[in-house]
Amino acid sequence: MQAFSAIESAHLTRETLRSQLAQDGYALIRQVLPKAAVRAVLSDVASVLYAAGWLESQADPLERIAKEGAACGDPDPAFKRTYQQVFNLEKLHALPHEPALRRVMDLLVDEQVLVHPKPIARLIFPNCERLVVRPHQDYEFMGGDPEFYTAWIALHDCPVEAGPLRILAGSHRFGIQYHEHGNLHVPEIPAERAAGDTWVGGQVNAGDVLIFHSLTVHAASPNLSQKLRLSLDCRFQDATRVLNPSNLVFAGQSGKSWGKTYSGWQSDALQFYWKRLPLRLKPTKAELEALAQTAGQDAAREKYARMASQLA
Ligand SMILES: O=C(O)CCC(=O)C(=O)O
Repeated sequence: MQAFSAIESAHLTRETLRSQLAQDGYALIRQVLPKAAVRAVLSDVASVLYAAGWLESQADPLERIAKEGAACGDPDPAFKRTYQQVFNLEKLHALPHEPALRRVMDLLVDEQVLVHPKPIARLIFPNCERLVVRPHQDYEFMGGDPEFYTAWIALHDCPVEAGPLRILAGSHRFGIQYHEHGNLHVPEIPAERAAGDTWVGGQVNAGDVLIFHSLTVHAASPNLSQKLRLSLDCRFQDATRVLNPSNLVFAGQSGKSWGKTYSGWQSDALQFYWKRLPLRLKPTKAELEALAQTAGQDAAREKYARMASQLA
């Protein structure tokens, strides 16, 4: 695997960012986010994981040392319960809106930046092959307009043995790639079918931001350490481009809601902020309501009804 080509945030310009992304489909920008802001999120996440019994009880939770026998991941019910508590953390949602990251997004987006409101926290136990995220393109999962980007943010310094993200450089130039669905919990691109130039990777530190295009193939490296790897990935795009509403609402049956997410928050500044933007949803609310009547399967009709009911 070749090393990431990185840009120091002090040297970042619209041209360097755009040309790196156009060429390789990713840009690793060093030291964008204030370390204190990243550490505050790490601290809140580690407290939840400690209380859940995932971390070695004799060690500092910030060390993230995995407790023996605690390993779990999606879709284990125990994982989902703890994940939900992490997802509800106010600081986790605030990090993608940090002004320093916003300035980077402004360089990339032509009109107005939309930060997708559902960041994903990755809580990756070590030495557990089934929990390693396989090659995929985010467009397969998010839909909408392919002109969106993911920002991958490590919550601590993440050496290669702790399992940071790796990228298939140049893969964004090959369009939408084949994902195997089969009976996989999460669709993936079979390694031998992934098209691109070369896999790149390396250490990603707290404060760095790894940005990549929705069509860029990426995967996690295995976590071979003794510690959980904790990171956040969030998506952003030009607010004038089409957005799939599943990125705004909770389409599943779990009963998640923004009301529950926000119930412990101190501030309402980042609550429902996207409702103040004139978004172009595809499918629209009316189309979702029609699908809730006409879709072929009960589960699909129920999902569309749930989605429509959460849109204003
Ligand atoms: O962090 C991971 O393990 C996977 C992240 C990912 O797939 C993404 O950011 O889209």
